[in-house]
Amino acid sequence: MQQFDLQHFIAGRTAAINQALDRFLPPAGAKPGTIHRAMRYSLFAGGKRLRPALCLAAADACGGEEGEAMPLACAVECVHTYSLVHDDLPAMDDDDYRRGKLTNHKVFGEGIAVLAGDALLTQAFEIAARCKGWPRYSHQTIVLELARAAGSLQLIAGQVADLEGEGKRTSAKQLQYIHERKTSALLCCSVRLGGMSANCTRTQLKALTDFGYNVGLAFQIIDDILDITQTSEQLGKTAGKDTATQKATYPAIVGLEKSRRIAKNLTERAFAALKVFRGKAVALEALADFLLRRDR
Ligand code: GRG
Repeated sequence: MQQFDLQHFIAGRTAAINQALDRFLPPAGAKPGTIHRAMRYSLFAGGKRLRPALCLAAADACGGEEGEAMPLACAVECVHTYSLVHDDLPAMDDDDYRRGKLTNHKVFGEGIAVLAGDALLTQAFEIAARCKGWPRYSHQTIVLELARAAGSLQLIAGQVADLEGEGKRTSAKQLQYIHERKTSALLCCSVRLGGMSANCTRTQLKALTDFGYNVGLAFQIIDDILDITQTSEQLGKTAGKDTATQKATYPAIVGLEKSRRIAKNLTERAFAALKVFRGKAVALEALADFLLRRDR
């Protein structure tokens, strides 16, 4: 792998993403104040900003301008944050901590937390709808891309299967179905949108799709591993939750060592997909490597 300063990349992009998100969201003081404070509370709670960073890195790989990709990067982060706020609700995972802070409903109450999630999802589509589009990717294509990833055949399908699978025996195949939808779909959408903002070719879009799919699955397997190997303090959310709720995870089905091997193989497939970029996808490559090795 080429020398690439990933820490510098992440720090710089995180600051830029935070500034852009701040611009895109109604101010905390906009009426009604509670909802805007609640939206901002979760959005600025210290998330790793992996999806927007992947979106910007994909634009780089395709020779695009990060400024063009930034609205799409922010839209994806809004969808992601909405999904976390709703996932933490008592009716779903019932969690008290997220991103090292009390969950949205613990601070603002369940009603406002539901609405804050709804508002973040809606905000994502407003941001995407405002983008001008590119010669190969109309603004309609962009909105469709986001809608598909967030909709009832992908993100929501994964969450439904996850909810319905709790406490039941789950096969490795069914678990892959859940992970593909709950996690991989939005990661894949992030890199595809980054590529589209650079007016990428069909070959580049196919490569980004393969990359995003494999990195997304590896990311979730690592998440499953961290849930049992790290502490709540390290993760900023309740550790051991998957075991406590008898959730299907890779370590539970195939064991820790095999899970690590599968995540490594998926990351290698993701690297292989980047060949078409002929050395220009260094940021994507470094991010995929970081996601495999992460400890939170
Ligand atoms: C409620 C529609 C709906 C979906 C919820 C996001 C989700 C689906 C469930 C949350 C739990 C979970 C394990 C999701 C899989 C994706 C994932 C690992 C999310 C956490 O992503 P990170 O680590 O979080 O990037 P930060 O906080 O750093 O942004």
